[in-house]
Amino acid sequence: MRTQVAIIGAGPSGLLLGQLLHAAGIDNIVVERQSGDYVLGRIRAGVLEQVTMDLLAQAGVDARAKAEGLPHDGIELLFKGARHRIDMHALTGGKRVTVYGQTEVTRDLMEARAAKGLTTVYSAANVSLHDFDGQHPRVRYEKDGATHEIECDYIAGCDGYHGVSRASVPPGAIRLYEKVYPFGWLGVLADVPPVSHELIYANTSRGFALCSMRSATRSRYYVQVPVEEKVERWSDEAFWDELRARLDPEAREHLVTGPSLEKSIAPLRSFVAEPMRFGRLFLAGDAAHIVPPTGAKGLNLAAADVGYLSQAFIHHYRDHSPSALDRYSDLCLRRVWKAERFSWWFTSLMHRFPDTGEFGQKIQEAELDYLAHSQAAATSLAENYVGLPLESF
Ligand code: RFL
Ligand code: PHB
Repeated sequence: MRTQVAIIGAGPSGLLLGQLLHAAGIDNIVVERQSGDYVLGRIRAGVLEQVTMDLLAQAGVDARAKAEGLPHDGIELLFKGARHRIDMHALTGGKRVTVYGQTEVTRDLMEARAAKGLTTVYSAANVSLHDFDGQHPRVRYEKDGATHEIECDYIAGCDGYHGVSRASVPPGAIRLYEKVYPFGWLGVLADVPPVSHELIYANTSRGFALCSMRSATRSRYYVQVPVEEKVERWSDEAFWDELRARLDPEAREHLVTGPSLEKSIAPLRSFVAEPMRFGRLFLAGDAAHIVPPTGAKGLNLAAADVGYLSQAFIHHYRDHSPSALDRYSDLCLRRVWKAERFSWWFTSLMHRFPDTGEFGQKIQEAELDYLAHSQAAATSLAENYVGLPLESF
């Protein structure tokens, strides 16, 4: 097989890149380790920035996100038992986010890809990358007992944190920055109406909690748990009790509980790999960087990366100008590090850390108070939460 761009991974970054390239007439093949059903079964992010919505529109896959997504103009911060609204819409000159699940984004992208008859190889085993430091890169994989090879011009490594793409780069050519947090998020998805029409981020003496949603009838809730916690130890009832204990009296009263559709623990990590390009291999999304989910940035960063990458390929193939490909890594990393900073900061502000001490606790409280009462501080939060603009090449 031969293609222009071989894309490793059929998560949101790989599938969105495939659609953006196809819309620009650039041929691509997606190779995914898991089955399509497995990919769709992963419950992850829920908040889309306008930049992400715009990229979905550019790819021609925004119809359902626009029709069914919930526009959100603000978020609520809960601390010391009271809620304070951050009016993102007013503070950012009219920007907002859209609540629409990653699962649905992935489903829309998969369906659009299938409708166009584009090649996606699911359940590909032992995917390996070859010769991306030369002129003729290749991707090899095994399927149905046979070995297959794709010849391509470029490889896009969109295969997540545990993927093969970053791992294929010689260790001397890559620099890794990492911070691991001493807690994780226990998340529950349930078919119950959300406790409030906006997201509530709660800092409480029992730890962080987040009230989010997927629709008017489906809620997504999280509570901070120690990093070594096991999901098997949490019955639905124990989860609802713990969440309730972290809410304000009004939310406690309105909370509707029900059987969980999904329950899992996600560890929290900050991670960046630099650079994001090695010869003819480009990394995008979680393959290159991870943020703790507090700022709702993971999926949005992945979308922004492939927005840049598709533009760079368009400059290269259509305008015969290779310089955009040379600028890809630097341009991405500038925005990535700002999202890393924001996600680290919001995580530090909202969680209980085992070793904070009394001084650290007082500083956290002062910062929350400052946010609730200073327009300048709230504007900074709002500007980052709705997403920083993309630069142009
Ligand atoms: P993905 O979604 O991980 O997709 C990568 C795809 O590559 C495949 N793959 C391979 N394919 C071929 N060969 C190999 N050797 C391969 N190795 C892996 C995988 O099967 C997969 O299909 O990365 P992508 O596309 O860059 O998208 C990034 C987002 O998924 C991610 O940033 C967010 O979901 C992060 N994240 C969250 N972000 C938020 O904004 N809010 C959240 O609430 C939130 N929750 C989460 C999350 C990430 C989690 N992870 C990574 C475990 C919860 C979890 C549990
Ligand atoms: C979610 O709905 O899963 C979600 C929302 C906001 C976050 C993280 C996760 O910051």
